[in-house]
Amino acid sequence: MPRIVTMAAAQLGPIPRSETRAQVVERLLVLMRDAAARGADIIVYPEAALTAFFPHWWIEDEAELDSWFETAMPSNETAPLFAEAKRLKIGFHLGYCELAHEQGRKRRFNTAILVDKSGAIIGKYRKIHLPGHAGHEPWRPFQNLEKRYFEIGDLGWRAWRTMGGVMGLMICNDRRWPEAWRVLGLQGTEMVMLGYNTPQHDPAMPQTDPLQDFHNHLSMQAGCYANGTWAVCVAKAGVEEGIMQIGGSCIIAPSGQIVAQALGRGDELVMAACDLDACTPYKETMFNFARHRRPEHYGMIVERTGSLPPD
Ligand code: CDV
Repeated sequence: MPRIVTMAAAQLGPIPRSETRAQVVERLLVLMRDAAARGADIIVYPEAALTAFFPHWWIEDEAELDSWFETAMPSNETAPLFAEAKRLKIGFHLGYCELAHEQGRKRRFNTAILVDKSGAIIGKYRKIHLPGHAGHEPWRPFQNLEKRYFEIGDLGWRAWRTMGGVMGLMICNDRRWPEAWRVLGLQGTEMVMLGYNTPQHDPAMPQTDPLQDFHNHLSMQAGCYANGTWAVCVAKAGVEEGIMQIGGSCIIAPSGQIVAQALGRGDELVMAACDLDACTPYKETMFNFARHRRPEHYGMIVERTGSLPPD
C-alpha cells in the first residue's frame, strides 16, 4: 500500500505594502479551500506570507518595524486560517515574521510553523541562514536587511512525525545549503516544506540573474535526491513594490525530479499526490547513511582550521 500524502504548494503573487493582514488571509483561505476541494492533506504557503517582504526596506522606527511582525500565532487576523483548516481537515505550513518576548527582551525571527489537521501547531522553525546585510546600503537598487531585522534561528532543523510521515521545515536561503537538507535527512525526513522570497536580480552578483530559476531548482532537487525526500517549495512571486521575485514553486520527488510546477508569478495552486514510500529505495540503498556515510573521514583538518593545511 503506497503512503500517499497529497500536497498543495500555494504560491502567492506580490503582496503590496498597503495590503492588510486580513486581506492576505482572505487570499490564503481561497487557496486553502481550493486545495481541500482537490483533496490536499497539507497546503504550504511561502516565507513571510502575511505581508510584503519588508527586509527590502531600511526601517529605523521601532514601532514601524514591529508592525511587520506577529506577536501571537494564531492572532486575531490569522485565526480564520486555523479555524478553516480544522473545519476542512487540512494541515498547513505558514511562514511569518515572529516577534517574541523571551529571555527578558524582544526577539525577532523569520519563522515557519506546521499546523496539523486539527488546527494545532505541532512544529516551529526559525530561519538559520539569514542572507543580505545589517548596515544601510542605499546605493543598492534594493536592500536585503534580514541580518538587521532577524536573529539567527535557535531551534535547529527539526522533523516531526505527523500527518502520515516525517515532515521537516527550512526557510528560503537555507535551501541553498546542503547541511540544512542533510540535518533533516539524518532525521529520516520524508517531506520538506519551505517557502522563499527570491528577487530575480541579485545586486551583489548580477551575473547570476539569468540563473536564478536554475539555482533555485538545482539546490532543491539536489537536496531531495541526496536525502531521499520529497519537498514542497513555494515562492512569493511577481513584482512586489517594484522588485521582481522569481516563481517556480514546485513539488520535487525523492528522485530529484520536479513532478509539479507553477506556471505563472501570481497566486497559484500546484498539487501532487506524494507517495512517501518512494523515499525508501533512496534511504535504503544509495543514501543509506548508516551503511555508506563516513563523516569521520571527511576533511578533518579543513574542518578544524577552516583552510587548507600548509604544503
Ligand atoms: N529570503 C531569502 O532568503 N532570499 C534569498 C535571496 C535574498 C538570495 C534566497 O536565498 O533566495
